[in-house]
Amino acid sequence: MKRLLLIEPGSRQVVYPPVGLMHLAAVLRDRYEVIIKDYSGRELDENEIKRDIEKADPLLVGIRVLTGPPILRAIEVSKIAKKLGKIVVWGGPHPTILPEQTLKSQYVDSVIIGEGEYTFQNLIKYYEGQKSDLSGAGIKDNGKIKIMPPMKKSVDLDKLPLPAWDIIENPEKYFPYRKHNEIPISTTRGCAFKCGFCHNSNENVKKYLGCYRIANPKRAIEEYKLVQSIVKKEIDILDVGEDLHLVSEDYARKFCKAVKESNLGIKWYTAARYQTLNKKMIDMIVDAGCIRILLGVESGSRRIQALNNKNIDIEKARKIAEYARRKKIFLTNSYIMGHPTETPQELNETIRFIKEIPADENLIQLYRPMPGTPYFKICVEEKKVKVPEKIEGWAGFGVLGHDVNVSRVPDKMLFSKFYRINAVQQTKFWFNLQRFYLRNNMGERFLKNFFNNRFTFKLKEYLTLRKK
Ligand code: B12
Repeated sequence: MKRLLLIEPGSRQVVYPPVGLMHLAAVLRDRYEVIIKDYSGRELDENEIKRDIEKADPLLVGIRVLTGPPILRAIEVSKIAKKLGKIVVWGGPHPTILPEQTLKSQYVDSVIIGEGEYTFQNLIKYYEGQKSDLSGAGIKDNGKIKIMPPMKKSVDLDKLPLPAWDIIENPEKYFPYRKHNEIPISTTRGCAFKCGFCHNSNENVKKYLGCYRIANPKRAIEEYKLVQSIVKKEIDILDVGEDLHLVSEDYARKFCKAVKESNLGIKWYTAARYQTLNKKMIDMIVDAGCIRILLGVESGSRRIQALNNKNIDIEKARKIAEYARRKKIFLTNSYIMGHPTETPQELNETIRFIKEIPADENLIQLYRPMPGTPYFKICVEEKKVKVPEKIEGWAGFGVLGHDVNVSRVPDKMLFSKFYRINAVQQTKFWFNLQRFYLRNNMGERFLKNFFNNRFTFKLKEYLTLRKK
């Protein structure tokens, strides 16, 4: 059997299971021996990468790439793979958005655009010398870049085998606690909405990833059972939030039914939108074990809400938020400050929303430009962002300190409001989180949060900005 090596370069700070690569491995494993290496959560080690590639001696090396710091890590891995004479294929969000520029790199031989389950199999066949339909891929043919059209059919999530958790080395590392660990489970593709700042509003994502799909809820339960049968530590929370989980009342009912019928006593975290949520749904999800929900508000300004198709009525949102909290769901409302073209008055409208819509956590971030989105286009038009000429140039995107103010709010006002409001909100969040941990018997997390808290994180962020 030929071997394939799939690599998640990840980022230095976060350890996260290589979900995308496990999805790919699941469909490839019948025909190939698939090895997954996950370098997330640590510095890259050149010798280790070299050893991993030499030992696997694969037909090709596939790498998952996000915009931002992971790009430099992906390039480092690719350079080593190329030196060892391997074919290098990139997939994931960044090459999906910018396939052509990615292929200009001497370290990348081909890319998969959008979801990879069907298209990657065809690309591998091509490298095996077989005739193959290369839809959904970008290749170099005698040095000439060719971007193929999307595949006609989208992946049917219910027909896929479960992600290949069993081939992961030391899966215990993704579950740091003795008890009450959570498992990220990917149940969706794309998003039903197209927010101006989000990857899902990118043209290639729309074409090559296709429309919003959500898997049969029973699959999440099956995946949970599979992982719990492999991992010794106790997992009892499903994190199914992704970009959008509770898309409708009908789907929420189905998901709740599947969780309750499993009789496993598991809890879950989800993501929805104020437009799709109502009190009846909240009752239903609480009854089925939902303990945490993320809702995007983003802005209090009607004009900016329209860019994100999030027309949020403050009174309605307040009622839903109050109800969810009364029902003891931990509620996170997310906001962006410094939207492209945002004015001081619009910023103040957002601050009014933050103060008036209750939440356990107000997750307030400064807008960070991400390529391929309508927001990014505005940033370029407004000359707030310079488009990098080479892939390396994207490493600073999505991280703090890069072109942080693309709005029309003066720097001083934006940053001082951002840090002042965060100082209050982070303090409230810290206490609410501790209460949440106690309520759900998460003693280990309570202690960890007590000793390693978010104040220091925000302080570091503030100092980074001050230095610039
Ligand atoms: C979990 C998650 C996180 C986690 C873990 C990060 C991680 N390792 O993915 C955390 C919380 C840390 C995180 C952080 C951030 N995230 Co995030 N995150 C996600 C989320 C919700 C799920 C990822 C996932 O598991 N997907 C499920 C799998 C099945 O999909 P997949 O990985 O894309 O894989 C498929 C295809 O892409 C392809 N494929 C993938 N890799 C490969 C490799 C090869 C060789 C091939 C052939 C194919 C292939 O095939 C797979 C199967 O079809 C996605 C949204 C989403 N739905 O994907 C956002 C997403 C990846 N995040 C995003 C962003 C913007 C961020 C942040 C910048 C947010 C911020 N403002 O701080 C940060 C920093 C990320 C960074 N640059 O380091 C964007 C990325 C946009 C981009 N251009 O890169 C996404 C797409 C959200 C969005 N809708 O805009 N994130």
